[in-house]
Amino acid sequence: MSQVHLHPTKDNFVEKSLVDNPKYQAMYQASITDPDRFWAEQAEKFISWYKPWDTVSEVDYHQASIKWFEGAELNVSYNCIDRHLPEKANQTAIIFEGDEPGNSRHITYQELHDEVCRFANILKQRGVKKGDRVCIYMPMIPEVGYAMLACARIGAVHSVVFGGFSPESLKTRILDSDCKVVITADEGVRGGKKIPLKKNTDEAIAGCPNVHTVLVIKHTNNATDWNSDIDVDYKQLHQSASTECAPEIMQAEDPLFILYTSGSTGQPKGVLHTSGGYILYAAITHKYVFDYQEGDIYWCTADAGWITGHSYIFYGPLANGATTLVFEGVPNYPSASRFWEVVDEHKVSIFYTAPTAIRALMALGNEPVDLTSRKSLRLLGTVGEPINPEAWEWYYKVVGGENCPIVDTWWQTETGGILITPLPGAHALKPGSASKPFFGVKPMLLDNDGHPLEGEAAGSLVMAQSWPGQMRTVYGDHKRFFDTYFSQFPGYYFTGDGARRDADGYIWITGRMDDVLNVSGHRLGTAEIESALVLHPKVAEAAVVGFPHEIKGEGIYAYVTLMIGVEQTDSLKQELTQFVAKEIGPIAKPEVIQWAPGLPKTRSGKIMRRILRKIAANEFDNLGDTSTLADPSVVEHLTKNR
Ligand code: 6R9
Repeated sequence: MSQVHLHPTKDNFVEKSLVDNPKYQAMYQASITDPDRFWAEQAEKFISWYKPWDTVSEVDYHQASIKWFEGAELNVSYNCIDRHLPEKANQTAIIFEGDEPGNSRHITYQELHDEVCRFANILKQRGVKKGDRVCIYMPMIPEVGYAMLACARIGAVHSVVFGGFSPESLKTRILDSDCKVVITADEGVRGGKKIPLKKNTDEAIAGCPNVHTVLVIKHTNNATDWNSDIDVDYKQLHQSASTECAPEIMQAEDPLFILYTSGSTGQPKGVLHTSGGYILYAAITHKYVFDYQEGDIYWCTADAGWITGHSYIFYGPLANGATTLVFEGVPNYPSASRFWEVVDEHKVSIFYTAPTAIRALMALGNEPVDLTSRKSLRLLGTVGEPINPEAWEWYYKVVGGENCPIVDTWWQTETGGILITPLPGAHALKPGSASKPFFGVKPMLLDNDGHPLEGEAAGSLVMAQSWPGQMRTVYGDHKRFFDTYFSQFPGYYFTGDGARRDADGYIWITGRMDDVLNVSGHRLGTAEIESALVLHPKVAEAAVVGFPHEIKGEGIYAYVTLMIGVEQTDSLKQELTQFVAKEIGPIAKPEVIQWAPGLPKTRSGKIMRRILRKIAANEFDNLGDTSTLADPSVVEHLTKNR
């Protein structure tokens, strides 16, 4: 482990920040001793309600029953748009920066209002009603935000599917939540490459008999197949659609969206978030964690297909009336200076990205950064995976010029918003540590028997207290919700992550404790990749593990047993890699495939992944206990052929 440096945040930052250390201490104490009172105060401050709540929270982790602000009424799109209009109609809500430099535009709050209302009216024309699920499969263009907010406006539940997922993955997600309408674009463009979203959608919905409408945003205007029974050209309806659409009055606990995420077993689960608690939590964390103040230009580089895009490109910033940048492209196109050129071009003051992007850019050296000024920056953030101290230092020194605190934010699709992070004006920074709990968050470390660990310790990271942004259920499968998060340690929410607490009470996330991989900040279940591999007719069995990867954090390592008589060739490895990309998406491609005539199993037939992880990491001397192996020669063969 590298040496720990303390980076006290710069004095000028602390002076101007929203929360200093004494204020953090006081607010944190209040949020833990009387959470209902704390959250009621924040709910009044951050959110406009049509009707107040009867109860602030009703939570029973033993039943996996979580409710916030029962009885209250609101509309999330009203909170993100309409209420800002009296003062901010002409302020930029969204800066769009296209894939090609020089293609950018500003969308004001008034324009956002008009676009979202038009979109909402078009959805209504196509029969979408409150409670209906709508799938969104889009590139990173402003319309993805309009579509999400339009759903929120009419009470429809959106399910955004990342544009990098395959037709097969899109199909399973459409079917799981029975979406009858899909919103897509003809094509996406990233780093100059076209992504055939409409074609993928056509393939997906061939297996979805209930889909009656595909609303297509023509973005590149290249020709696509067209089925006039189902396909609707968004721009044709756009002009005649009204710019007024009254927001639907929603209950605080009405669903806002479903977002699929990978777990350690089975198909991805539909994480369900509701309206009141989620929007409050997205707004308050966006404000305090990023020290958001009037005049800031805020940029989060995530994709709308992930929770970070939901909470910190659209919902949190817009609820706070901020200016948020939507970027269609990639960090290294047309050059490795792109991020910083965009920062300079739009005077970005708050910048939030993933460690994998930082490591990839760091590998290209300082020059592409040094060519730019970055003087508008005052705060940097990271999310998605642990950041190694070397990458942290580079981000801090080279990108931030030692002038910007870094917030290393730990959270999950399930948590709706950031749970563990430094507050930039309140905490000294330790490179690689997610640091301290946000208001109302009570993290604990448990040993394997579920006993709380005090002081300096390492164990399973759980939450002892609910927060408003917590997911409410797995769509259509409440038992799975309970089993996944509340059964291991009764009375606690189990995150699936391990963590360590140091002598100063700082939390260091050590990574997943289950069979979930984190590849370039993308969550993938080993089971999903294995299922894809065994679908191939030449594959008898497969076991997938992660291994340390310099840029991606974790790479995918697949052990594959072929059917008897099938030849082990390099071209078959290629074929299997492409096969996985087609089944799940390019992010799931194995980095390494190793032929395995047999897999190490216990006598009861369980694959011993612990051993496979060691072999993948090239750590042969320390394979741990191998006494339960059914056939030890299997391990010998695998280590010899690594
Ligand atoms: C927001 C998001 C969640 C998993 C989580 C953890 C890892 C996220 C992290 C981090 C260390 C951080 N993770 N942020 N690990 N430090 N700052 O990424 O959600 O895609 O659901 O992934 O990502 O392992 O459990 P999601």
